[in-house]
Amino acid sequence: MMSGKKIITSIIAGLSVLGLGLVVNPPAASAGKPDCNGRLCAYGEINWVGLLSPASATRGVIFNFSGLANDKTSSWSNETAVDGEYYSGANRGGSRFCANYRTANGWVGSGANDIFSSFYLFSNTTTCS
Ligand SMILES: [Ca+2]
Repeated sequence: MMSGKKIITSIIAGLSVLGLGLVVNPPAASAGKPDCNGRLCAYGEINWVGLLSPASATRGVIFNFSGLANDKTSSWSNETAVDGEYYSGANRGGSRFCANYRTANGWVGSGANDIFSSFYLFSNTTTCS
């Protein structure tokens, strides 16, 4: 088993091989999606920036965005094990948009941007398509 010091030495050696530039200049934040902790998350900006409250939804229960979170969603991620849907109207009304399980969408598109007013997570294996 490697000692802590040996492990650190090995890591430093590995980073040296990769080049110091990789350490000094990490990838831009937009390159990755933030952890949504296994929930359904909506964000006010593209590429998962600006988490809208709340970040989670209970399965089988309609959730209406309220106040400043209404008509703001520009990206989302669904880390749950079930499909969800966003709607342009309150109470699952209006146009419907799928948020399939374990997928993420960094840009909902101009036709869906800033119009979501409610969402719903299925309580079973219903597939949104
Ligand atoms: Ca927005």
